Amino acid sequence: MPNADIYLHDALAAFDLSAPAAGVERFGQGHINDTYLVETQDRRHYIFQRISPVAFKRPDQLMENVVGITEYLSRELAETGGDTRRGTLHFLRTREGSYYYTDRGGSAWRTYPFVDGTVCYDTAETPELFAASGRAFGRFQRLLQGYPAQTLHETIPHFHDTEDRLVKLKAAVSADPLGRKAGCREEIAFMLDREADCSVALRALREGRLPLRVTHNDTKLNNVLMDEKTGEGVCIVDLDTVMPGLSINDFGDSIRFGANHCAEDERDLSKVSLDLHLFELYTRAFLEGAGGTLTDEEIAYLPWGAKLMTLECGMRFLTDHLEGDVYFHIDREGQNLDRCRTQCKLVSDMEAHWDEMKQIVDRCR
Ligand code: ADP
Ligand code: GN1
Ligand code: MG
Repeated sequence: MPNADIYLHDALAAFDLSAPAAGVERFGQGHINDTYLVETQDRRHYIFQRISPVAFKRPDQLMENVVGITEYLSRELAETGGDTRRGTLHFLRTREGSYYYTDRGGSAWRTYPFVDGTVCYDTAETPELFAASGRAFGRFQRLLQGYPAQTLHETIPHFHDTEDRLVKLKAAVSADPLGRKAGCREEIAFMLDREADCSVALRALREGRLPLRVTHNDTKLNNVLMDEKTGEGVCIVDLDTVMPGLSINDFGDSIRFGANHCAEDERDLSKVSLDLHLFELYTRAFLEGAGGTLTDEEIAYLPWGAKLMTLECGMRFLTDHLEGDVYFHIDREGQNLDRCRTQCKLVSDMEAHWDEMKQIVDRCR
């Protein structure tokens, strides 16, 4: 993979910023793109990103999606009295008029203003913050209700196809290119034991019990910017995987990441557990934000969304560990296996509290 920094200055020069760059630093905790915060000489701030070529094969299609979505959100916000400036991302054009710049190594770059007065959290510091993120993701889904789904490109084919994720894990186990299989037999067995679960939501979709909607598909807490004063969700970011999908997955991915008190790569598994109080708060907030757009059946499947997103993410971390950490950024060896282990622990915890999760969802209807 080319070193992103080599081309950063070319990328900066390619865009029509308000003034030349005065300072640049790496930014955020995202696992996929290379993100930088840029300050210009007129003291404005921009996010610069190299789109991951490993994750996204067609940056042209990806940018068409995200520009379409952000323009649509701007119009929806304008019509509903929302904040059009801070409520959505606004992509800038290059001097040549394109929304992305391709560097000499073949990678695509894009930029948009940093949303001022916002903070981003990697763990929910207070229950209120977590609830606010739920309202924001629910609202996001409601705002995109009327978006023409057929115009969206599939930026990552089979992204939340849990059955396919298991097939890919099995392939990585068989190939075992780095000889890491021996170090994770327990985790592999954990995933294989849950093969039947992988079909639950997909079967409901195939049978027409769950509808396909325009969904975000990556609803981690650190993909929503919170107002630093009020703590309310201001702007949903990381729109690269907005595609037709299941509402329960947007709900579930947030639970996976935020309804516990540990980092995704916590090594002390005794600390990792599902917090049912946070689960309830998020459920209420997400449904409130979604404002009646979810069907009864979707609501009934919310616990499955939580379990399946956690199981699937665990499989993805394990697959990447076996394949040599080619997809998710790591900063130490074994980090993807550690991430997989926290997901297994959370899945086990959900299984142990399954009836309570269902009762909570019923109470929140
Ligand atoms: P990745 O796909 O790698 O997760 P993101 O698009 O989520 O990349 O960006 C990484 C991080 O950068 C986010 O988690 C958030 O903290 C921060 N970020 C992204 N866009 C903005 C923005 N417009 N204003 C402020 N912070 C942002
Ligand atoms: C990635 O890009 P980021 O860090 O917000 C990943 C998600 C995973 C998540 C696990 C495009 O999210 O699907 O759930 O890591 N995004 C992509 O933390 O693969
Ligand atoms: Mg992100």
